Amino acid sequence: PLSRSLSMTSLSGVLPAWEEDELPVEDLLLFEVAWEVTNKVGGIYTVIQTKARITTDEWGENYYMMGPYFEHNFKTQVEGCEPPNPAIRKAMDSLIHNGCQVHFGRWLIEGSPYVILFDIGSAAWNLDRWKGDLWDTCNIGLPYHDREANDSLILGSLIAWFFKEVSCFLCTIDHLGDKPNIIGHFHEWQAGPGLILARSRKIPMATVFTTHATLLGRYLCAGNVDFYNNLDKFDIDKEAGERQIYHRYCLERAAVHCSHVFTTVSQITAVEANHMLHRKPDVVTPNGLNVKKFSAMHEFQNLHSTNKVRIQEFVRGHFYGHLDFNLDKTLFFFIAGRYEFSNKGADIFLESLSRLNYLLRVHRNDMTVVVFFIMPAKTNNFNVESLKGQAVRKQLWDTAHTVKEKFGKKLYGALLKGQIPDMNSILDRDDFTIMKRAIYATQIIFHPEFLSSTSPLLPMDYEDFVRGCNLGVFPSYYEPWGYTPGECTVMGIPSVTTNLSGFGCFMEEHISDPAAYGIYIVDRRFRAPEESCNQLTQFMFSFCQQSRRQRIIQRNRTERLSDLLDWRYLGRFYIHARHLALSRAFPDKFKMDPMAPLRTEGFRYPRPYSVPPSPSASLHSTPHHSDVEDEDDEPYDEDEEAERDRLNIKPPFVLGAVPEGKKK
Ligand code: G6P
Ligand code: 1S3
Repeated sequence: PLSRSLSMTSLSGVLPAWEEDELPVEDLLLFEVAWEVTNKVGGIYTVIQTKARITTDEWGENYYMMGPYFEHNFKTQVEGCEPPNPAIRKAMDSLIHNGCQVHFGRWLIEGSPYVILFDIGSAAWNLDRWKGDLWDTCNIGLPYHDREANDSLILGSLIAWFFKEVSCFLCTIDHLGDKPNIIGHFHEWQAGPGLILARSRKIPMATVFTTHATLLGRYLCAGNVDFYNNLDKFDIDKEAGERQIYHRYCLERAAVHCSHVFTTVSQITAVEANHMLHRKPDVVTPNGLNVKKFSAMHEFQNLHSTNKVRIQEFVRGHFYGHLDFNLDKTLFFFIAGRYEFSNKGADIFLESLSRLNYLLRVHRNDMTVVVFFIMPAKTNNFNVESLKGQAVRKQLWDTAHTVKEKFGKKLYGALLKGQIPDMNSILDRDDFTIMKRAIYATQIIFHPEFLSSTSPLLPMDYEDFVRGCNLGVFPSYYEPWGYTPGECTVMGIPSVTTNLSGFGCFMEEHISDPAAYGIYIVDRRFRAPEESCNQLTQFMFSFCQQSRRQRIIQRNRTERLSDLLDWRYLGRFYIHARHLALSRAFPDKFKMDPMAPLRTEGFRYPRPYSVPPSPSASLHSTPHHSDVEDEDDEPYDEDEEAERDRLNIKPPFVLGAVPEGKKK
């Protein structure tokens, strides 16, 4: 269906509804361009892949994603088909007749969006000419050795050429001035050349550029710079030059300034972009997820339980021979992400864990914390002892199972004869032999793949692993958005984030007492690292002090935030950005009051009903404290709490405005 209503109702009854003037999508064509279309490299893939369903729901056959063609990706993720729109067919043919391969199909993900994929290799022979064009257009020169930048120019040149063909074709069929208008939404600097060239060639289209991180921000932070306190002091041209990314930075900055609408994924990156790219984003487009609800409300709790058992099994094997702690009183924490030690906060996490260890000891707390670092890095070989531990555990399990079977059969046989078997002889010599052999050792060594259900070490997929943990810890220093804590949230797993991550800022803005909902936000922006470390330690220590019942209640609350992170809610910011771009590119046709604030209204999740009103110390944020594990000290009705929270919603405020209590 091409028509749509822009009056969106709230998902759960908690989030605010929203209205925006309707766009005639049947008279528009939307193209979204990213290097990561069907090509998983990093976080942008998650954005476009999870967003596909709501965008196709809205745009139907008028929505196309564009990116590079890779044979393997195409074969495994795309179903090739004929483009239904003659303008697309015509434009593709024009490129193909000139020796550049273009592929079309449906991406086999939710929403099955159309994809147009451009074969970079087939067009590489044009590179020198296109470099010349880029230089003539905007004086940006690309060095021959930067393959990534060269590929982005080839992709961009093909895309600008494609847009030119589409728009020429549309003009030829435009008899009554009713040809569809084109919107091009470009993600990240690799998609930048397409936008720069399309604009410099004056192709009639509305453009949006979204940055998911600035090049300089990422480089400067990784270099141990006090980034946020010096945002206005960097000589950005010089910094880019010294890091040998001047040409990439020029592409990024040119795309930002050429676009009709510039957006980024969070308020914190908006501030960064203003300094690193010298343009304030017009719209912040927070990243959502494709949230799936289970029909049974508590299914996610059951999943936590079953997956935790699998992690416990791994831990049994890992600590085989040294398992001197009670697994029933063990909590599983984890950190996951690219191996950027300080950007992802692994440094302060390690330091805080040592402090937590101290606190647990001096307070004689009987909880044990097992922590996983899921950060793929180069490895030389597998730790043989770890593998042995897993193998021994598995062998012990198999042996116990075999002996149990034999035992059961003999017992059954004896009972059938009306006898009670002699317990001293029910196990024979063979049984004892296999049990002894299992207890001694095993020499089997497996080659593990980390976090995959086929790994012999920890045979779990990432999602199952997250579900089985108790707390995700992501104390990032540089994180424009950060999907990891968001993924925890929609699975009902509490997490630690920071006010330097886009996600952390977003949650801080929309939840009155985030910790009560299992979102612990470490202040890394206004505090010294030492203080942030102590705060993180305190969060983890208070988490360890919760009873099982309190953890269950907290997980329920965490999961209740899912709607806030659902594209069905957050997709409105993309809609707004497109509308704004149309009004700027085609002001006669698409009207929008330039002074009007974003007419989506924000709100705050109230403090959960059962949490004492003050003070806001983190300990009070945890649900009813009790010293006794599992003690049912107060009746608790989760549905009742959710309903009371709904009624207790604070008056909405306009998104982007400074929330109450933050004004200085
Ligand atoms: C879920 C299950 C409970 C289980 C609990 C463990 O809530 O439904 O049966 O006791 O998980 O929680 P914990 O925080 O101790 O891992
Ligand atoms: C970027 O990917 P990254 O992990 O390199 O984009 C992601 C999607 O917008 C974002 O979540 C992340 O923080 C950025 O860093």
